[in-house]
Amino acid sequence: MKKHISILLVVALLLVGCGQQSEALSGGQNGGTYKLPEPITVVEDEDTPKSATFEEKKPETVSLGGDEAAESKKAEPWDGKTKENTFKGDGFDITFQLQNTWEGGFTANVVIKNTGTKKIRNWEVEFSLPSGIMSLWNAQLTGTDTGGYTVKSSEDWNRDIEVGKTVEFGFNGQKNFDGFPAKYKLSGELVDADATPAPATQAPNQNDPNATQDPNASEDPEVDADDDIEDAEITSGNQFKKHGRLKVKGRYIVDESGKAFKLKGVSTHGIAWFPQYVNKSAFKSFKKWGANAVRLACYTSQGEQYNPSKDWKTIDKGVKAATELGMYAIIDWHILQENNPTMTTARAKKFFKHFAKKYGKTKNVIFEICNEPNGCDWKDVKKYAKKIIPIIRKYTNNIIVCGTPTWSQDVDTAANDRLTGKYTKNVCYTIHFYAATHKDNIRDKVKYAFKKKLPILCTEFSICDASGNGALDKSSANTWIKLFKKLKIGFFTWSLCNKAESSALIKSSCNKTGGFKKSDLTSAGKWFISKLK
Ligand code: IDC
Repeated sequence: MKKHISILLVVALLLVGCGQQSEALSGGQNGGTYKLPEPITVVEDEDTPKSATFEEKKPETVSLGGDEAAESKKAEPWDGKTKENTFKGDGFDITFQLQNTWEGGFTANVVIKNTGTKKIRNWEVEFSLPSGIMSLWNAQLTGTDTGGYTVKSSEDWNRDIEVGKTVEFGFNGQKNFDGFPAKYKLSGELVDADATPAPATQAPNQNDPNATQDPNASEDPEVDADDDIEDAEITSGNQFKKHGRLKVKGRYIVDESGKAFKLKGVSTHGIAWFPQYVNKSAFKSFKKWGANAVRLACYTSQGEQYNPSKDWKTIDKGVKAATELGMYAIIDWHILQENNPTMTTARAKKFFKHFAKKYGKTKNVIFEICNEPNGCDWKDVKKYAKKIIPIIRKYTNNIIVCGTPTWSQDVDTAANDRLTGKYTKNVCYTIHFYAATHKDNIRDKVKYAFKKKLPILCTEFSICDASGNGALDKSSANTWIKLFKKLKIGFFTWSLCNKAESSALIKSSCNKTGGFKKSDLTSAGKWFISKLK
């Protein structure tokens, strides 16, 4: 007989001063595999409970607020080196992995392991973090008002933590990393290990009551491209001389003869940081391996990231190089830290007016109007798109790519409420994935949107995790590319640079900026070119 016991796991533990240092994160730049640092044993404060306790009573809310939260903010500052911190509770562990840091932000992954004898269902974790959360994936951020954060399992696919197994979620911090969480509280229901799994909600989007759902979507896509759409035969040589101006037809990107054209390209890293890779010789190497397009990523935050007097010239250089090589080129307005594209409308208007006017007559240029909206609503993205699309359309009918919410993952939302009327012509929508983080749950969104006939283009992906670093997940990445090939969806990989992170295509030890050989590529680079055939 199934016995559901509600439990409360309370952990109030200061995790500061953990003293030990883990090895620094280093990606797979030398063709090697990424290794997670060894877990760190937490030095517990004598006054704090040594372990969490299960209590056979209904979950209660234990507040992190007031004095406790204030105290947590006094946590010792980060030592600048430690990358991982594990708390061992009674029946569970929580490991906080710092994956990437940069000026003004960081990416973290939190792994909850069930070390008990019953599965933990509908888990919820509270923790306080001085640095603050900007956005979160693979779970729901349900509270930020207690001086800490509450993160809950996603309803459909990771609500159970099976015995001995883990679930994880990730997020970006909105300031410099400033120390590990000072406290955790985990709550959930304890369920007998052999109990029926929690019912999986298959609907990737809940807004459309008429949406047909595929109960076996994870195992079998059960989506197919239309029989009557032929693939364009892609050979080497000048792509747009042969295929002309690309268009959106139904859910496909097609060439001038109406055949499905699969864009396959490389994205630059931010052109402000790595302008040296925006050159003909670099693009040519990837063309030789089978790429037919490039994406020029122009980060948009003012200051270090966006400097029109430099970046516009780099874009000109990139478009010229792609054009001479007969490749398609995406000009990408790379919003990221400016999470809501409407924050950039004034600058974006100038940017797209300039480039649409300049390249609107050029058959090979595509305009991507907002890389990754995040922490904002689809209606904000639509509002922004309706301001920018007409500016571009004044000069050209070339394809426009529109970002979708949650770092361009919510194609299901776009499919349920797409742009209409004069805003739809030759407009397609973005899916982005990082294979080690984004799996069936995001692939299901693509299948759903495809069934709803949404035209989709993957303008950015990598085979590592969402931080752009971490271990490569080739199995997940292969599943993604298989799906894209089946659905005739184009894809661009991140990124053409030699930064010491596992998404970089060029080894960090390689100082060449063009004329690459296969041996100059990282594991991610080698894997990618194997998918271009
Ligand atoms: C990452 C870069 C990294 C840089 C960081 C912040 O790989 O070197 O420090 O941005 O600028 C995205 C973004 C893309 C991110 C990438 C990896 O579009 O700009 O690049 N990523 O985090 N979305 C999901 C992952």
